[in-house]
Amino acid sequence: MAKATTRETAPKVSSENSLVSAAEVETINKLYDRVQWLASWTIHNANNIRPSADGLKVGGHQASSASLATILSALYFGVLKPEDRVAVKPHASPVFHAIQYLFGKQTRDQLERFRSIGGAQSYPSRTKDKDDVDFSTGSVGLGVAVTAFASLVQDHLIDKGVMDEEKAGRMIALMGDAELDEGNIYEALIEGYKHNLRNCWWIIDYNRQSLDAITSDRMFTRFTDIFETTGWKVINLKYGKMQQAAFKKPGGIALQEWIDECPNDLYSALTYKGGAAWRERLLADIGSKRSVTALLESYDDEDLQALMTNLGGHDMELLLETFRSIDSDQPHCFICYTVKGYGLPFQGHKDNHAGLMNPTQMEELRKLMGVPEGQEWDKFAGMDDEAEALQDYLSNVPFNTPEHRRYDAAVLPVPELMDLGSSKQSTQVGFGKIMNAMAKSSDAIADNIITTSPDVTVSTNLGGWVNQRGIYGREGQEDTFKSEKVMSPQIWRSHKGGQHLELGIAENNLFLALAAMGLSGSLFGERLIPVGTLYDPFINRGLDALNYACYQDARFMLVATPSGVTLAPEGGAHQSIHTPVIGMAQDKLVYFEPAYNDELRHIMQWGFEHMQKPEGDSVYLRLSTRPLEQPERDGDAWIADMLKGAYWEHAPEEGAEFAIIYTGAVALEANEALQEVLEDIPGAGLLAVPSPDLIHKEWSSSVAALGKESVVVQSHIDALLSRLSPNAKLVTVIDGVPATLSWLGAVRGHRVMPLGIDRFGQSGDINQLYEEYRIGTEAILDACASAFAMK
Ligand SMILES: Cc1ncc(C[n+]2csc(CCOP(=O)(O)OP(=O)(O)O)c2C)c(N)n1
Ligand SMILES: [Mg+2]
Repeated sequence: MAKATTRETAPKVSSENSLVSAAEVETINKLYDRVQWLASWTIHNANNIRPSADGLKVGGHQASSASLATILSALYFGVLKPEDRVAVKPHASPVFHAIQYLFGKQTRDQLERFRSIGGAQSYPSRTKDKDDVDFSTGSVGLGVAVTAFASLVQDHLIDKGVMDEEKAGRMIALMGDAELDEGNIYEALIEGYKHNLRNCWWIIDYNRQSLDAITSDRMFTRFTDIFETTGWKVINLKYGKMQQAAFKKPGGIALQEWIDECPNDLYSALTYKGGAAWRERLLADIGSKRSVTALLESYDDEDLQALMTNLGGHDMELLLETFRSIDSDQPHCFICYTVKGYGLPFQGHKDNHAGLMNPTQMEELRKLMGVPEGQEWDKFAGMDDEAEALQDYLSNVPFNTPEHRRYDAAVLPVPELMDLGSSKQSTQVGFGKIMNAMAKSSDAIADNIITTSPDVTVSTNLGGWVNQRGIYGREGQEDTFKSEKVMSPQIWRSHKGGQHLELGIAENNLFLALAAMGLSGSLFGERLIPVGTLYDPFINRGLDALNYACYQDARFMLVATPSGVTLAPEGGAHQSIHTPVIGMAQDKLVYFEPAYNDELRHIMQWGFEHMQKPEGDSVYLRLSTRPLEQPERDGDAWIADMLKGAYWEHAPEEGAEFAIIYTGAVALEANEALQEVLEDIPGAGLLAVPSPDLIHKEWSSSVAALGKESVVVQSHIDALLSRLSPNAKLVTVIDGVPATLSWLGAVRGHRVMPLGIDRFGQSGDINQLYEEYRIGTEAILDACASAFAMK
């Protein structure tokens, strides 16, 4: 068993250190001890003590936790201000929960149920954890980059004059070194540089290990350049104070040079092997250099191991003084050298990512940490004399405020949105008109909207909005084309009050920006209504980031246009086929695909309200560039049904034998086909489904409630289809994957002929493509005929 900590042999805090006192370092180190213990114990309990019902390994990353425990203890106990917001490396979740436990913001019950239902989560979760998580993490890279966007959102609010500069926090990410391989990190660095990012810290837990093995040395020499190029200040915390002191002794320079040249894999292997192995290797490599032998002889094996693992990221004094010395708002990257599994028996071993200490090793650790048997969960077990002082310290930690760090932002009333008239138009045009009208209005909600788009602002029809409300820029810039009197319908002027965040083409950034904007009310106390636009197929590019934004329960409106093969000449590379099922399957996102603009108008109004409800969701609108004639309506009764997901556009007769069901831009073909069908089957109906998602969710949850709940409310789609004969046939059609609607046959047992796109498309005009991919009028009529031929 390796020594748990190294500080017994660490030099005393120097008396000139104005940023940190020796007493404080000692106190925080004691708290760190508890954190290190509790994190390991929480994982051990989940894997070895809690009864297992299924025999599966529970897991929990003791090595990744130990790697970050010193840094997190330094931050939470000695550096953070309440207004700072933190994204914690996902697999250091047990450390985070242990710190919250010491703060009194996490319960023993939650820790005991770590990774079991209702307990503390495997990875910090804003929505599922009960303690004070600022940003969810889990999918590596995303939790890091979201902090940059949160900082931009904070600046937007400050520049708008709705947030006090004094209240600005630092947006801090703690990241594993292997996370630096995720491309979205660099997309965020580029975007951050363009927007003068500030108040953002990324702290790298440089333990030289990834999940599989050892991280590349070669690349690591380049990271400083990359960060500096994009405006960051990089601070290396490589050597702990004990090492720094050793370098000053005779033979020390040779030792430092050896450390600097040592490859990552060797450093890790020797860390695992311990003091004797260090000595043997050091003597072989530099033993002939002056004074090295004497220097090494001044350490016994245990102390030599302590010296060689005394890296910057495990030196409390160094961490505290470094973090506290930062007095500028420039973004800072701290490269903290650490040991994966620090102080634990598998430290440095390349296979330790999923490693767990066995009961004997845990028992040894317990004794080493001075935790009496049976008191493993006690905050200050074995520290009776100091318990009161430690509790007192914790109660006075600035970050440990009694107030909740999340805000409840006011709900913004949603006015009636503009009537889009009856002229032939597309839903994309309708969207642009609504945004343009909102831009001109003086409604409070319009002032709180923020739009963003990855270089498709104009082509998704946000141009009118941007002309009115401007682009957000901290420094402001006139539109040179305008001042040079070059004619353009688009004004591209940025200023502090601008309400559009311009993004380069990187859909990950779009979703991370929407995540940060959509948490603005909770993070900063000022609600924003984010509206993001992109081409529908490129949802796939940022899908994990979209999922991440939804997992955090950020609220936004996503407008995806154009979509399907209906964008026609652009061809298969830009056509989206399976996005409807993404919309249906994505939790915390409601998918709509209106055909007409009176539908769109009501859906957007509903969406702006729904986004603000505590139990609401984000909203995804799959829109089209295809102009359609607008229907004449008979009264308003259809609206309520439409907002539940479906309505009879042409009501069937009671007991009718046939219905066509459609979603989106194929409304024209569905209507044409219906007119022909009506000649043979006068009672046939036409069901419009602007939200396959809503009707499916409601139906499937009503089915799940059967036999479980005493009263099961009939779902909306069940009620609509109950007008038809039990033997009726259905033809469904959508410009998207047919599975979006084919399930409708299961609601009441009707036979279904599902039409849709299930192959990559090609270029063409709408008629050619609808014919080729069998969603045109002829195809619908053929399907109707086949449906009738079915028994
Ligand atoms: C997007 C994504 N891909 C893969 C994983 C699986 N995974 C979990 S941790 C990890 C790498 C761990 O290395 P590092 O980031 O250096 O953290 P350490 O455990 O060394 O502190 C990987 C690949 C993930 N969580 N997210
Ligand atoms: Mg690592």
